[in-house]
Amino acid sequence: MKVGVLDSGAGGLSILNSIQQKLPYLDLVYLADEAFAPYGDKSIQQLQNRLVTLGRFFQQEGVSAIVVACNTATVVAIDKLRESINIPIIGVEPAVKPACYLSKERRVAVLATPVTANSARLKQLIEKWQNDSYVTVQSSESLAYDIDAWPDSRSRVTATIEKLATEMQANHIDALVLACTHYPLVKAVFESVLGTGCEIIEPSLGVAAQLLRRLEQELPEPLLSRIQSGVEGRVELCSTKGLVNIPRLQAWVAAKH
Ligand code: DGN
Repeated sequence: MKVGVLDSGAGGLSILNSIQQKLPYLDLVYLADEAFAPYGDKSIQQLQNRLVTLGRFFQQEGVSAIVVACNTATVVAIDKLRESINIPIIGVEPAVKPACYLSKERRVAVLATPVTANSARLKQLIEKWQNDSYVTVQSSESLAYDIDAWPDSRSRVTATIEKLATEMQANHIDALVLACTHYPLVKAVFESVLGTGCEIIEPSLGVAAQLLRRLEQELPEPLLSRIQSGVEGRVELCSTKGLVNIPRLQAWVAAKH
């Protein structure tokens, strides 16, 4: 049984990695939509249309479920995808809830793309979970795109994170939500800039657990027993920019983030 995983670029590989750990017997098709990247500066309408188009690609691939491994696409477009395809569709949302529980000082920062940062969904999540926590939202136009160009972009990525961290430190935050799936790929840079006093929260294991729950709820028994059959699944990497980018994605996978 196949599951499709998508993102604008390499970011969703942080989620793919956790799905492989939790569900090693699934066949996975990873689609990096690099021809349309970055998602963070697109309009809601553009992202909704794009997601429906990518959904059709996955239908042709015969997937049984889709993981939208991208906060930006999830918060503004996942409902449209669900309206257009009748299979389980799992998204990834900013992990505001665990951050508010984990922050000892009750000071949380959410870092996301501009689309996610300005979304109604993020506002709802903050209102729902912040209680007495102080939650700030920061965004970066360039960070996800620069991470796609890693390691050539290492110095740009580090400089951007250092700049963002200045504001976090001025706000005395002790929990940071990485609300873009690209950011966990450079978690080590966040850790070295922010130091040990800041909890860094990313959602990939939660998404893998949610995928397993949905598959258990919605798939017929024969399909489920196949994914538990003990035969290791295959991972296929695709990019809307063509084969030239596949070795780059393979390098990210090999790096095991
Ligand atoms: N990885 C995407 C996310 O989680 O929002 C960001 C995509 C982008 O292209 N900026």
